[in-house]
Amino acid sequence: MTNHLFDAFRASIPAPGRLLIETDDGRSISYGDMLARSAQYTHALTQAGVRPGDRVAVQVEKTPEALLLYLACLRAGAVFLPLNTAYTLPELDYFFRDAEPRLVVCDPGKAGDIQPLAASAGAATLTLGRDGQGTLADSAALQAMDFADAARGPDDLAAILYTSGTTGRSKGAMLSHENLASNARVLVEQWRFDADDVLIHALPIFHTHGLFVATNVILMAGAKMLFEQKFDPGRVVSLLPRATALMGVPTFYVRLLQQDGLTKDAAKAMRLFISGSAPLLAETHNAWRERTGHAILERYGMTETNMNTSNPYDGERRAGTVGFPLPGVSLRITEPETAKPLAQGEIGMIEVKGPNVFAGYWRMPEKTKAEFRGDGFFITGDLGMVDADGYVHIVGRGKDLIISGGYNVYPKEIESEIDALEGIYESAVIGVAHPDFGEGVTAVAVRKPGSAISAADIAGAIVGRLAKYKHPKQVIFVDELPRNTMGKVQKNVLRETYKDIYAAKAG
Ligand code: MCA
Ligand code: AMP
Repeated sequence: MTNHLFDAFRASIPAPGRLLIETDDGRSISYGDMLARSAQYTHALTQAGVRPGDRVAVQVEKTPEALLLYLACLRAGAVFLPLNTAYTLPELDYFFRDAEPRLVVCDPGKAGDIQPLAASAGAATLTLGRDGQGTLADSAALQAMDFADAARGPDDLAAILYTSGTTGRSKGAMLSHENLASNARVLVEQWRFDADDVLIHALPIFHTHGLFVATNVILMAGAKMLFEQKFDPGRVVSLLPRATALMGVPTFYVRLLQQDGLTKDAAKAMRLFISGSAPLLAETHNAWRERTGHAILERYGMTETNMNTSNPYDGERRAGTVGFPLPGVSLRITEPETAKPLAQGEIGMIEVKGPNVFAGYWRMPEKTKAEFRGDGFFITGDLGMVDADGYVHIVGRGKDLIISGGYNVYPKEIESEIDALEGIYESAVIGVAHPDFGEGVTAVAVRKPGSAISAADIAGAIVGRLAKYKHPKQVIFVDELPRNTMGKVQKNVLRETYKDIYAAKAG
């Protein structure tokens, strides 16, 4: 039987004794352990009733066991559905109802709250804790250490990752075995990963960057990860001499630059620093090169597409650009409304096509159709241009999206919460340049006549409703929102008006 993605990982195992993971609390997992223990987790899943095609929704802390669970889902033929640990109960409720998982795996401390939500969506609940313990781990410990993997072909689903929409409702991006396998293979080759690499893994593992870009690449290269529970800049600097590569969001690089220990000498064993998920300022790129002697390699991707472009390994890594389309990925720039292809140098919608592009949004055929052109190109919502040397530049967004510390925040979702509050007439949520997070979520609100609602009242009201990283860093009250002649709120005017609010604070 073949299992498209897991077979590719299996074929890349260097030797069973070689290490795959070293954790910050001194544990290590070899490739042999990975095979045996992921088999145990696969048995535990099937015992819990998980069958090929079933969704397994997972909201757990970052542990090696959480990765074993991801691999076990692949081996069981299930669809892995990772969820940000910051999501609140109302957010989880939506995902469970939409995805209808067979099983929910959560932190033991949250099981009391989550189990009833899971049950009402028809799912069983098992637990996996911060220490790798819980009812799922207990069940796995009793199981056999081999498993005949479920048959899965290239087009079968491997994962669903939710990504918010401009309408405020999250959409589940369906990713196939081949979407993930093809992208990991290309990245290993482009970025020259091999079994001697050691990656500092300090990203969360519930999004594309930490899960597919980082982990799949390491598995596909037979390499090793230094697996950090969270990003701690001091620790990352101390790990540099033992590592060869780092993948991070721009906030990682901004924070690392504040570490005195970051020097050319500290980084001399490293061969590659990669950045993505949000724009890396040219200023950060240049400061990094000066301090460490390394040019950060910036790449561009999306949940729906995995990675689309990358700066070159050899050759110039051009600051402020996201490099060239990856092999197998076609990229074009079009006029957004008409889809007419634009000439080199002109700014328009970035569209992509290739084996990396997802299979559509879970149970949303209309939305899926709306985001593809007739000839199969996916409309990214990012505005860009290709320069005379072929480098892709992202120059803006055609979608109303804020990226804060690498997390996507959809203004509509926050505006809906704020607008629902007694005392609020209307609101507009914008991203404003922020020295640490890149963009700071900022709410501009209009009170109803006579209302005295405060920023603290708003913060208090959304606390259990929206994940913390989505909360406005500032709320500004105004008498009215600027509108154009069509009556549409002019967010560009608001962004311009408030562009210095975080810079002033930092200074
Ligand atoms: C934490 N907080 C945030 C963020 N993270 N607020 C806004 N934006 C954020 N990203 C809040 C916390 O809740 C806390 O609130 C306060 O900020 C300070 O937390 P702090 O300790 O500084 O945060 P941290 O734990 O150090 O986290 C910062 C971080 C983290 C390390 C930058 O956000 C992170 O790991 N980001 C990576 C996200 C990522 O993996 N994105 C990839 C998506 P309070 O003090 O009020 O409690 S995949 C993707 O985008 C595509 C496909 C791609 O191309 O990769
Ligand atoms: P996500 O919803 O997490 O998949 O976020 C994908 C979005 O992140 C893309 O559509 C881009 O807007 C943005 N993004 C990812 N990488 C980069 C980058 N290197 N530069 C600018 N924007 C990026």
